[in-house]
Amino acid sequence: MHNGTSITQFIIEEQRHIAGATGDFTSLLNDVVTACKVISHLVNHGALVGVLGSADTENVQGETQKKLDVLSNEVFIKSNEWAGHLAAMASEEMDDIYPIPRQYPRGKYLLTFDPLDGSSNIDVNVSVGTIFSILRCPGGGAEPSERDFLQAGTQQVAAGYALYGPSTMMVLTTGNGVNGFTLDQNIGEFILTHPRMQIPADTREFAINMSNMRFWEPPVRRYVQECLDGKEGPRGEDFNMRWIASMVAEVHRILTRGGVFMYPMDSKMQAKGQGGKLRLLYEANPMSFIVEQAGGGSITGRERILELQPESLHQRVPVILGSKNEVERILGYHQPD
Ligand code: AHM
Ligand code: MG
Repeated sequence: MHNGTSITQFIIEEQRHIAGATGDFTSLLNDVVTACKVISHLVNHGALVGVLGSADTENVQGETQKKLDVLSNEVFIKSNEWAGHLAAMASEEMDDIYPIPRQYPRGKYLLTFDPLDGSSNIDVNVSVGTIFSILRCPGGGAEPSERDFLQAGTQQVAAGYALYGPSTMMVLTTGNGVNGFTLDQNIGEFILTHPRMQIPADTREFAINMSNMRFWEPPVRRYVQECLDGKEGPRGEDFNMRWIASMVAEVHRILTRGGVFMYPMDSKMQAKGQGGKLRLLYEANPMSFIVEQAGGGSITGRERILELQPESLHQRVPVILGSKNEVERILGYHQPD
């Protein structure tokens, strides 16, 4: 039996320190937490509840949706649309923004999310996760538009992810450090288990999909090649590599023991007119906020992700994040001589 701090208690206590907090934000975060518990249940039960496999539909980026992608998206909407805290939502799984329907009151916040990231891992029973970000809605939120969502990541009020792994975890920042909570399935509550998470500044571990090596730009090739060269190379040390193909699991490993995660720009994506693989508003920005709050760095290669001015809802960007000293080294490799 635990007697730790529940996520609800943690959020309420944190908000008490904020002058003028109305309780709206606390309540919104609670609804997000509830949605993640429901998704955790669906992911855990998998084939038993008939949720594995493809939904035979495509999302706006032309990717085949899994049944669980679609279901998780519905869970997020149902959990978060009724309480009056949000003006609109936007998700990887919806082409357009989702203004809160007229039968509910509209609030002052915007919620963006990837309901089930890494969903190619679902059918093979490997970790997946949910990523979310909360913004304020400019103009109060009565008539939200896509433009309201196009705010730099530095404007985020909160960001977090739920990781559906051997245990379900929720990792959260409201701009005051990063805290991790583990779901106690018996009582249905997330309990604070990883207070003040910090990414070690140095690492000897990198994560990248090596099958794309021939498409990378020279700075990333150079960095990875130097890692591969190990003790005999310019770094003078051996490096380890991981690739789970699930960004949430990857970021969680980095928050726990350090490392660098890279989904860099490559010529294959460039040829398709894509700005990168990962989506800015509901993948790169929330993860960058979390990583920076834990002392790490997050860049496209050339600039800080959180300072990018978004141009469209589903915009993609290159992502390089993790242990600060390695991210700075990679940034240096991208600077012209
Ligand atoms: P998704 O949002 O369609 O699941 O794609 C994002 C995922 C990330 O979690 C992961 O880092 C990456 O795609 C893996 O890509 P790849 O299969 O090219 O290695
Ligand atoms: Mg995703």
